[in-house]
Amino acid sequence: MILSGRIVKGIGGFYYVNTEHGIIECRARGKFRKDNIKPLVGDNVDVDTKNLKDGYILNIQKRKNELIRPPVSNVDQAVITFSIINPAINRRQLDKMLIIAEINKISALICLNKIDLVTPEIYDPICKVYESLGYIVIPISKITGEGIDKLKSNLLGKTSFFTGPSGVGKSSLINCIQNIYTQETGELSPKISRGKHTTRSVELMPIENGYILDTPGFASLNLNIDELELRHYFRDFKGHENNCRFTSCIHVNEPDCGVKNAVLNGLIDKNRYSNYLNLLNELKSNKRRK
Ligand SMILES: Nc1nc2c(ncn2[C@@H]2O[C@H](COP(=O)(O)OP(=O)(O)OP(=O)(O)O)[C@@H](O)[C@H]2O)c(=O)[nH]1
Ligand SMILES: [Mg+2]
Ligand SMILES: [Zn+2]
Repeated sequence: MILSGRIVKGIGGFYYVNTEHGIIECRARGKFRKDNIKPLVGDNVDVDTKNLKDGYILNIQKRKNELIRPPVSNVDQAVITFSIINPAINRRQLDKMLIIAEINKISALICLNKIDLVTPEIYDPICKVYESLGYIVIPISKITGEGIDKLKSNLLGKTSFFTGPSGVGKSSLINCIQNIYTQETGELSPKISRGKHTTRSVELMPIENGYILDTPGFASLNLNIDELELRHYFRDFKGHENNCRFTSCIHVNEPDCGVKNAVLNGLIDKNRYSNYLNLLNELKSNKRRK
């Protein structure tokens, strides 16, 4: 029988394909190796199976996108997770992750976790900054359960990967989501294996009408763009850039810079602008190193 499904995990030459008949353990056909195509977690595939337990992958459907770290395909959304404290949110890393998502054409959702440890005055201003840029921001806590429903509703129908520094609570939030799913449907989502501590393997977890992927620490840290391009990824600069005297303005030392004026007038968040300068320097020094 030929079935279509999604690769949710790969270990040692075996691929676990989630189909309407459950998970089927598959090997790839030799022709993949010949063509130098390696199936990826996230691939939509056709499998041939006789017993609905094991089988062969016959065909990989065209990928919408492909991440290198973690190696996964067809992702729709990055759930960029930081904790407010323990460890403290690093807004420069947050801005960098947002840009990396944008470069890869993956939409981004921001989770600010561990709000049980602080008062709203600490995180409200941060939420406002990123909401005003058009992002969905979810203040959340695994302890109080605040924000979990909002997160869950934003995962439906999508393949989302959780990314953010180690210890911010990505795996904890994923557990909360899976527990809701288990309670609501009365069945366990088809988990294959579960590490106890820091997350290592790449595994798509089926949730109601969607998939989630946990990643260890940061998924990807390298910003691989030309320094002159960086300004285009700061949404908040749009509308102020036309006030710059020079169209080539990169908003650093140029006179009559619309972006710098907007920062001075409080129209662009100061922290965002200083992260821009930091990332610009990072790109410059990467270039020098090459
Ligand atoms: N107070 C509080 N602690 C939390 C919350 N969420 C997670 N933690 C704790 O933070 C620690 C790290 O949580 P993890 O879920 O393992 O973090 P992670 O982001 O998956 O970390 P890595 O897998 O290393 O990338 C654990 O001790 C959690 O119990 C929260 O909402 N509030
Ligand atoms: Mg984890
Ligand atoms: Zn400028």
